[in-house]
Amino acid sequence: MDKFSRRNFLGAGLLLGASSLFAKETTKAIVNKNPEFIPPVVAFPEKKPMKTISDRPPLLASNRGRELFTEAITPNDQFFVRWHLPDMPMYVDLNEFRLEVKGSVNTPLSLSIDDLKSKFEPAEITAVLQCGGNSRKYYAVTGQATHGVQWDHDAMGCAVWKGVRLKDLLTHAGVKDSAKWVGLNGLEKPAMEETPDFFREMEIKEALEDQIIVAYSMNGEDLPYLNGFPLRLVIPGHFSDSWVKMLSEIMIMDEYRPSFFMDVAYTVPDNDCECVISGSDFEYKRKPIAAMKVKSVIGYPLPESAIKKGSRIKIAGVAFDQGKGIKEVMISLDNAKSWSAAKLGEDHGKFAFRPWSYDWEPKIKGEYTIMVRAINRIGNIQPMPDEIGWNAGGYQYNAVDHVNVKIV
Ligand SMILES: Nc1nc2c(c(=O)[nH]1)N[C@H]1C(S)=C(S)[C@@H](COP(=O)(O)O)O[C@H]1N2
Ligand SMILES: [Mo]
Repeated sequence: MDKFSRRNFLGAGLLLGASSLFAKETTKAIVNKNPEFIPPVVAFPEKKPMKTISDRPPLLASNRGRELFTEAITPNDQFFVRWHLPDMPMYVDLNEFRLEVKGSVNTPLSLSIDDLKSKFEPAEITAVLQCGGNSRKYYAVTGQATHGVQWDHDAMGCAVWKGVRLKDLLTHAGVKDSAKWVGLNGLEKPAMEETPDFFREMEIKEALEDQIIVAYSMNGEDLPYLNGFPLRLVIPGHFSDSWVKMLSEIMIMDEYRPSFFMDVAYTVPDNDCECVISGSDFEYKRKPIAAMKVKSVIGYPLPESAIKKGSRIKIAGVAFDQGKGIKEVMISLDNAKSWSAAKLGEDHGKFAFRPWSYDWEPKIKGEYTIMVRAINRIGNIQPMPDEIGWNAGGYQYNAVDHVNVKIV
C-alpha cells in the first residue's frame, strides 16, 4: 500500500476487523476499570494483536506483556496506544495537513510535513514514553485501588524519535515578549459539546529546552496512525500526557487557559510527597505530573514461571528515569534482605530504557521472589511497595518491581 492509501485504512471500513470496532455508533467512551477484566486481543492496523482494554477510544497494550521490556527499543507494531476521545480522525491527508504555529508570535506559521523535513534541521533522540498511569494496578497491592485504567507495566515504551526541535519552530515564528504559555492541540475533537478537548499546555521557558521535538518519525518509520501520525510532541523525561499526538496546533499564549486535561486529569497532590492517605478521595490541591521518577521493570522471567533447578537463566529488564541516567540496578532473591548489582546493557542515552540483566543459576527448589531496584545518577532510588506514596489518580507508580517464580 502506498502512503496515502495506508493512511486511509481506518476510513476504508474493511481492514483487519478493527475498523468495525472504530465504526461503532457510540459517542461515549467506555473504559473498563475492573481489575479482573481480561481484555480481548485484536489486531488493529499497523499493530500486532494487542490487548484491547477499550476500542473507542483505543487503549491497547502489547500482548507480550512484560516480555517486551528486556530490550531498549520497543517495536512500533507493539507500542501501547492511549487516546482519550472516541472521535479521532479516520484519515489524515498529508496534502492538506498543516502544523499551525500561531497566537502571540510575530510570524504565524503553517507548515506541511515536507516543510518540516526540508526547512528545519532534523533532531533525533531516544526517549521513553510512559503514561502517568502506567503500572497503576500495583497501587492496589499495598493500598487502596486507585481511579483510572488499571494498567499493568504496559503503558510505556521507548523509541528513537526524529523530527524538528520545538525551539526552532518557536524561534522561527518569533515569540512575543508577552508570551508565557504554549498550548498544544491535536486533530481529534471532542465527540460532544460537554466533553473537554484534549488540550495541553507548557510554559515557554520549558518549551525552549533543546531536547523537546515535534516528531515525524518513530524508530525510522512514519509514526503509526494510532501513535499520532503524522506528528507528535516528544518531551524526553516527562510523562507522556503532553506528548500530543496528531499535533496540528501550537498556540502561543500570554495567559494560561484552564483545561480539564491540565487541571483535573494527570494531577497529583500539591505537597512534597505528592501523596495522601491511601483511600482518600480527590479533595486535595493538585499539580500536573511532569518529570518521571526512577523506575525498573522485570521483563524476564514472566510471573509464575516454573524454572528447572540448575538451569542458567538471565533475569532481564529495563530501567529509566527523568533523564539523569541510571547509575545502578540491583536484584534481590531473598525478599530484599540482600541486593546484588545487575549488569547494565547498552546505553542509548539518558532518556532511553537502560536494559539490564542478571545471571542466575537456581540450585534449590522452591518459591522465589525476584525483586529489582534502580538508582539514578542523582541518588533517587525506587521505594519499596509499602513505602510508596499514594494518590487517588494512581499516577507515577515506581515502586520496586517483583516477579514470583517456582524452581522445580
Ligand atoms: N492528541 C492526543 N494526544 C495524546 C493523547 C490523546 O488522547 N490525544 N493522550 C496522551 C497520553 S495521556 C498518553 S499516555 C500518550 C499515549 O501515547 P501512545 O498512544 O503513542 O502510546 O499520548 C498522549 N498524547
Ligand atoms: Mo496517559
